[in-house]
Amino acid sequence: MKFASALSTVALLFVSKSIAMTWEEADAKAREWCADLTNEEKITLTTGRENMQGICVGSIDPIERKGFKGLCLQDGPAGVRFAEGSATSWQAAINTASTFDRDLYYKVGAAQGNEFYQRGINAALSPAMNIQRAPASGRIWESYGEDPFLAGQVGIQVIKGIQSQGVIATAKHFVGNDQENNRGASSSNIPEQALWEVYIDPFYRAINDGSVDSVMSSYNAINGTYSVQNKRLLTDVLKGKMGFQGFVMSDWWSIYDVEKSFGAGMDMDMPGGKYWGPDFVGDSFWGEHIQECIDKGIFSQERLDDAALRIVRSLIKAGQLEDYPEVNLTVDTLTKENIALNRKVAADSTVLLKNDNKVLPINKKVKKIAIIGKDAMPATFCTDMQCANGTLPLGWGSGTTDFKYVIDPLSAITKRAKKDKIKVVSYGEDDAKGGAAAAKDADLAIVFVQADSGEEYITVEGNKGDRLDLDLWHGGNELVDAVASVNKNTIVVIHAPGPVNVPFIDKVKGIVFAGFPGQETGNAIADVLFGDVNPSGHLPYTWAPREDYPTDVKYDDALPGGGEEKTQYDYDEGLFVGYRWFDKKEIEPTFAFGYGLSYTTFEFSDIVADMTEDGLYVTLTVKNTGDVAGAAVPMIFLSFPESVKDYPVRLFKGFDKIMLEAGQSEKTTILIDNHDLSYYDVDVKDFVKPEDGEYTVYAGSNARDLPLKVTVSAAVGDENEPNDSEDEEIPDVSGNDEDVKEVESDEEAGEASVEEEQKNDSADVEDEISADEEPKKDVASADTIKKVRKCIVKKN
Ligand SMILES: *[C@@H]1O[C@H](CO)[C@@H](O)[C@H](O)[C@H]1NC(C)=O
Ligand SMILES: *[C@@H]1O[C@H](CO)[C@@H](O)[C@H](O)[C@H]1NC(C)=O
Ligand SMILES: *[C@@H]1O[C@H](CO)[C@@H](O)[C@H](O)[C@H]1NC(C)=O
Ligand SMILES: *[C@@H]1O[C@H](CO)[C@@H](O)[C@H](O)[C@H]1NC(C)=O
Ligand SMILES: CC(=O)N[C@H]1CO[C@H](CO)[C@@H](O)[C@@H]1O
Repeated sequence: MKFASALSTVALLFVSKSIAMTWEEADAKAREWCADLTNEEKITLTTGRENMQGICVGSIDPIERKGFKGLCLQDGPAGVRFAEGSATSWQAAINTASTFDRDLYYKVGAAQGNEFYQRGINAALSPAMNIQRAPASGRIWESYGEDPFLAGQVGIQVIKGIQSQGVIATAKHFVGNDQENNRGASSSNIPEQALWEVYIDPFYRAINDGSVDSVMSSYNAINGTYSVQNKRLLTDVLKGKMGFQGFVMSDWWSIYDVEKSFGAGMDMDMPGGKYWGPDFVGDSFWGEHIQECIDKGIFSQERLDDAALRIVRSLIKAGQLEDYPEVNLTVDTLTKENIALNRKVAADSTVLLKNDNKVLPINKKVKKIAIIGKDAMPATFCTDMQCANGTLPLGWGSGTTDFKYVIDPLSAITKRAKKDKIKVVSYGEDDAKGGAAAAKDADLAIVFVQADSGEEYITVEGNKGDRLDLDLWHGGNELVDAVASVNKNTIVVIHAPGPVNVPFIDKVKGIVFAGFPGQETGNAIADVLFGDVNPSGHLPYTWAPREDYPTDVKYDDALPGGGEEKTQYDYDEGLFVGYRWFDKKEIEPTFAFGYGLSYTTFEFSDIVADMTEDGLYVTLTVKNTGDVAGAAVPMIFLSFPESVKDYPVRLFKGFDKIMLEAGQSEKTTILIDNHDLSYYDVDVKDFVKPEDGEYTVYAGSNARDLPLKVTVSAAVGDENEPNDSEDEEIPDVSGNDEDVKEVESDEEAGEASVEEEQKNDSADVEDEISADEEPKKDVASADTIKKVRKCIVKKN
């Protein structure tokens, strides 16, 4: 078997623009630029104008006197939205994450960034950094899975990639938008430590390591206060403690009050109108009402100065005030390179879940393959992908794209099979009887099945964004059963946003999870099935029956958006999201976080850990012990010193991706930095790095396969101790009660780039909380409510 080299080296054909300006440099220039702005002009910068009735989903008016051409903001994480087939329809973000390949993360960001740049789009509304708290949650495919460390690592590279092209990246949705039902009328009640370590942490990385230019707030409330009104989170945490220098925009139509939103620290109201629709173009809660509030002394002139400065500072840092292309959403950027990169990432993100008797890759003895199921057939293009009819390249909602084409699995497999003189028969329906009949005489039966999810504003087959259950759609289980009962070499290929129930797991030889691969989906799955690409994708979440997770989506009756009546989402599981819960409760998942097979095998050995001033260096050797080339993903998990109480058994803290020829081995060194060696101490109100006791370092291929283990003293400079015997039971560190903590001085979260100005803002978080919880006034008349409910309707 050989692995095509053309696919494994996708070149980046555009170079970074030379815009590596620091916030400090941008700040000086921005202050100068803003110095002569009138209040009216500053307000222009803050208030969206066309209310999604223009070319871009978000827009800011020009200021001609200053030669400022206005702004265009556009969705989203899977590529440019509303590009009418002129742009690449990329794989879902969750697929990008599944590659565990930082190099690809960056390349995807840069390639996408370039497509936004060429269209004159100033800000890409990407990446989404919310946590997959519940597998049924509708938009899990738009972000990076259940683990905050992984989400941060993907986000950093995607942001750097997007911003390398001079485009503003937007980390969204800050924070706690972790399900769709009632997202605009709900409160995510998040315990403090989990808020910091699980939900804020990806944003910390986006800001601190990715230098992200903008952040989008979320629809939901956090502990009763809407994100857009949450002064504590916006002003004290994001801009204060975390030192964010860019601007915060609202999610679409989530602002319904100028005092509380602008006053809390929101900088940009998107898309500007009070409610959805052409009637509200130019009719905003913000606009001139900002001036009225200043005149009444409700908020200070400085608040407006700050909002304008933040927007301009980001634009200057991005190099956009120098020159920028004219807005045109239909410039052709569907290049050979982008298509090749989508195909490569789609293939590299494919997770091989089961492969008994090496049924895959398809070998030379196979003469006839049966392709079964509607999911193997051409996709139907409905508005915002609001139908599941044919193969599923992406889910539905604002995070999808207008496809120029989708390569369907059947066509791609048929074409590839010809090369090996393999006959392909097919049955492109989901009917069990028909499927079985077609599969009966084949050497191999490949059944394509699916489940779909998306955004709340569209309901598909009864699913209002969030999935109603984790079952396959359209009778997928019955179809697989029927085929497996007549063909002993049955392989299942799944296209879905995340985990699905797999009651057929013991009846089939192979299971391949392809996620949502984008427009090259068919080619990518053919690459994997025929062994042209050795699968190296890994699950960025735990896969288990629904009832085994600590959390779930809540399907309360629809509440009007934006008002005081809210569905309560209590994050009672705290830190124990995903694999942390399964470890704590010793529940065996169907497939662990990080799981993913290869056509070869790997061995990990010789782990050494060294605690230094920079953090913890972990070195290990990875060997390809099989007979084909393949990419290994060594993963590092850490147990914290016993002094850290009620803490997860282990936390995912490091990974690498290494391509190895058969028999080849390579040493890799992974740095776990001081932030990742710290936990959030609610008493200290900061991240604390333990200085006493020992960390235990685990390494292996997923959360439940960690053959290597070594302990290392928390104190810098101590020798690491020899490892314990390999089959010793893994200790549970969650239940002890030692209470020694040491606060690290300067290295802690977010301090690095905080300017004097922000430090002054963040004086006392405690005070701000209580101030925040005293609502002054609430608007949401019945009329308002009805209109808000129509929010986020596609523009045509
Ligand atoms: C937010 O709500 C959670 C859950 O009720 C609670 O544990 C936490 O203390 C609250 N946080 C704040 C800052 O009030
Ligand atoms: C946008 O670009 C396309 C492709 O280059 C071109 O055909 C079209 O005329 C442009 N539209 C405008 C308004 O310039
Ligand atoms: C579903 O796809 C088939 C082609 O496979 C097409 O004939 C049919 O009209 C589509 N149905 C819908 C509702 O789009
Ligand atoms: C921050 O506070 C200090 C002391 O209160 C003051 O001297 C300084 O001018 C303030 N800085 C800003 C930018 O407001
Ligand atoms: C680095 C090190 O000490 N490795 C040892 C870990 O434990 C196994 C099993 O006891 C030994 O074989 C290794 O040499």
